Amino acid sequence: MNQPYESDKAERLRRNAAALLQKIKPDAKYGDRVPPGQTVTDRFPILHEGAVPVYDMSTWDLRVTGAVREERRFSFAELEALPRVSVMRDIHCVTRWSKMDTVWEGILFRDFLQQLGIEPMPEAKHVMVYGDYDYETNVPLADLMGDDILLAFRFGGEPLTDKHGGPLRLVVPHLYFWKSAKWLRGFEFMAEDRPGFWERNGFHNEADPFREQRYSEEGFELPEDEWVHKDYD
Ligand SMILES: Nc1nc2c(c(=O)[nH]1)N[C@H]1C(S)=C(S)[C@@H](COP(=O)(O)O)O[C@H]1N2
Ligand SMILES: [Mo]
Repeated sequence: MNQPYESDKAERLRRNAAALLQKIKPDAKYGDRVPPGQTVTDRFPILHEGAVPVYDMSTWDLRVTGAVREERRFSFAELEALPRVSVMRDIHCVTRWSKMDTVWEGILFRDFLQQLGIEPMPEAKHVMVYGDYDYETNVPLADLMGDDILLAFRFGGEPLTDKHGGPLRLVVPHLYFWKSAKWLRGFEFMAEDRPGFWERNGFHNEADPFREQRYSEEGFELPEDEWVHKDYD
């Protein structure tokens, strides 16, 4: 039997529930791909300290130092000649935005080592990643050896824009995005771990988004909507 009042009410409830779900769980369609405390955005916020570097690519170099068989220096042309792969991954920023299915193209970190004959010493367990200007972030060497760790030249099928770290940035998608150094300039292999810039300034040493390893200090918090006010594209 049709009961107009009841079915109207049911319909209204269904609509409300859908609207409510939209409001409180906009990321429901991605399920457990979204780490706790993150909001999915289609924007690509631009976050960094200091100025966007301007380069003369004829003098630009990438340095490999520390606990390696031989310290080395590579030109941009040498890196451009290496084989590339493309990966699609979700990225997660500690300021609480996540961007799903981002596509990056570049050199796999482990191919970079292998192709150029870079041999970390057996005691090298950590890497300090250097980016301009004066940016550094520490990552365990084992974390860089995965099949989605890139020295990236391209994002979304286009050359990386200068604001997003072009011409070359690191992409470490399984850690909070501050570990993905823009304007990449070097890797220092280290026997002992050492904290990088943000790691010395309140951010967590490990930075696993699924364990919400955001901050190392009690009471250190960023405003939840901080990223909304940033530049983006
Ligand atoms: N060289 C450099 N790399 C950097 C930063 C920086 O300040 N300098 N900021 C980091 C932080 S905190 C984030 S969240 C990401 C932001 O990358 P995006 O601007 O492409 O979103 O870059 C990381 N890499
Ligand atoms: Mo960040």
